[in-house]
Amino acid sequence: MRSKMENFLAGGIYGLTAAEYSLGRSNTEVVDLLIAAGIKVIQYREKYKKAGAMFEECRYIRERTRLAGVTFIVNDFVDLALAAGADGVHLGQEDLPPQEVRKLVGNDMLIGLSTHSPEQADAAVKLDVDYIGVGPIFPTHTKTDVCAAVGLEYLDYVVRQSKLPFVAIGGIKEGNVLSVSHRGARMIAMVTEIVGAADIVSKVAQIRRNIVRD
Ligand code: 3NM
Repeated sequence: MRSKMENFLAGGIYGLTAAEYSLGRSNTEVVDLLIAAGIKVIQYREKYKKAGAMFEECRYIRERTRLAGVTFIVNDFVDLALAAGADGVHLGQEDLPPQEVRKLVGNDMLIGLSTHSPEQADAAVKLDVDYIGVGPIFPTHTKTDVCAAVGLEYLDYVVRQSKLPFVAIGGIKEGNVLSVSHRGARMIAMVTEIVGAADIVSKVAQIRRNIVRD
């Protein structure tokens, strides 16, 4: 458990796939570029493909992330995460309850949970999760089922109160990432800003220059 979590606790950029925003590149191509950019936690997020196609992609990603020492997390699909041998699974508020997922995946797999309010962040402490997502910090069109931005105030709350590791997400760009890292977010997730960049490796390097490191 610890080694999978170390990449998260080290802080930095949390990468996600999003084929529809990837300028025609496949999820696997994008993951290779995220790895080349030095990203250490990657979430496979895919909403549209059939299970068999997702499994093939995840099998490839598992191999590449294993070789690169990257923590590999699958969004939503517990069965896919298990079948692919992923390091973790990321859940939304309306997915299977984390305690039930824990029974399925055991103690060796990380469980992440998206949260969108102080109440949800507080509740997560009593659930069997390893980290929480905090967002959307800014308006985003990438996630259709969560729309209104919760703003930097919610991030401030989590920075002050949370007993769990967390990743800030939602509408974060090269131009506003400083405000997020400056407020104490050590792990920062970006979807479109990174997968939609013509040169992903340069984009990540540029974003890194804008992040406060302690
Ligand atoms: N989760 P972008 S917001 C996947 O608030 C996701 O939990 C969110 O995409 C949450 O970086 C979001 O393109 C989409 O705004 C983030």
